Amino acid sequence: MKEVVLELRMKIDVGMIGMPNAGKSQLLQKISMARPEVANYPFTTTEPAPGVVTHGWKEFIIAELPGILPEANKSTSLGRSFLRHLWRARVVVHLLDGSVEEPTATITGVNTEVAAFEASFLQKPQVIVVNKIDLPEVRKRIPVLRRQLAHYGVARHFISAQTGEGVDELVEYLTKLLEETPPVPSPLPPPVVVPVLHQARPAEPQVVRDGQVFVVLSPQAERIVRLPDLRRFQARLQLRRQLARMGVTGALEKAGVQPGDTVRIGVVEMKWE
Ligand SMILES: Nc1nc2c(ncn2[C@@H]2O[C@H](COP(=O)(O)OP(=O)(O)OP(=O)(O)O)[C@@H](O)[C@H]2O)c(=O)[nH]1
Ligand SMILES: [Mg+2]
Repeated sequence: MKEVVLELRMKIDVGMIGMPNAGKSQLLQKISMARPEVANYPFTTTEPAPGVVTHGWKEFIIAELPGILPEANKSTSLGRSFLRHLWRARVVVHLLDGSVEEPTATITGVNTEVAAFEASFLQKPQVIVVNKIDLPEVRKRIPVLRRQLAHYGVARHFISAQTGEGVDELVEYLTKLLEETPPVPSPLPPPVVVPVLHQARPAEPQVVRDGQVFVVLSPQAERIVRLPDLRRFQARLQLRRQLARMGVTGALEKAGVQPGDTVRIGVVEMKWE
């Protein structure tokens, strides 16, 4: 007898991700008829909440996904299974709370959690949206944030989900972007029938030498290092943790890597620290 799990994936055009309390529900309320609860505490939304957004004659479906905490304990009852709804999303909105101490500090962390679920989700066009600009201290920060966000190479928007400032421009931008973004091909990878008893493990990472350079052969690791912002210490730390989890660090150590050596993973070269 074979046990199978059937996954239900919502048909959505835009997936909205971000830290808890960023204002995702507030934005969804502003741009659609959906009425998810808005509250000043984290994890108010525990199920994906979809809403239909209309712009002129066009419309699209946006869904708020529950808040994502970087490096959160995966054994919490929430888990990350809600991320499967991103399969069908063509565009990802990454909402930042402009009022927290360092609004951009969690971008890579949240993206890493998404990539840990499915690396190809990071290849979807991502729009970074800074929320809560109605607060004077957030408004003051806009020029600095604009500069900080420039090196992510993605579109940036500054809005107040509460007052609606910047929201029409965002909806217009998303409508245009969706027109340019092809639908996710069907049949959808991976197959919806997942055998439970024999879960395939990803292939062990291999390390080969190219002169002085240690070359890592691991499609999974190659996808992960394409994450933005490897210049930041925190991002590199997160990457190291992931490489360790995938067995890449072990394979490199077995191959004799030392701090200061050059390691190549896919198109990215780095000094081993
Ligand atoms: N000043 C201000 N506050 C906002 C804005 N948007 C949301 N908030 C407040 O931020 C808090 C969180 O808003 P939610 O919309 O519930 O946030 P969320 O991202 O859906 O949170 P979770 O579902 O818990 O992950 C609430 O107290 C909102 O009133 C905004 O544009 N300006
Ligand atoms: Mg919410």
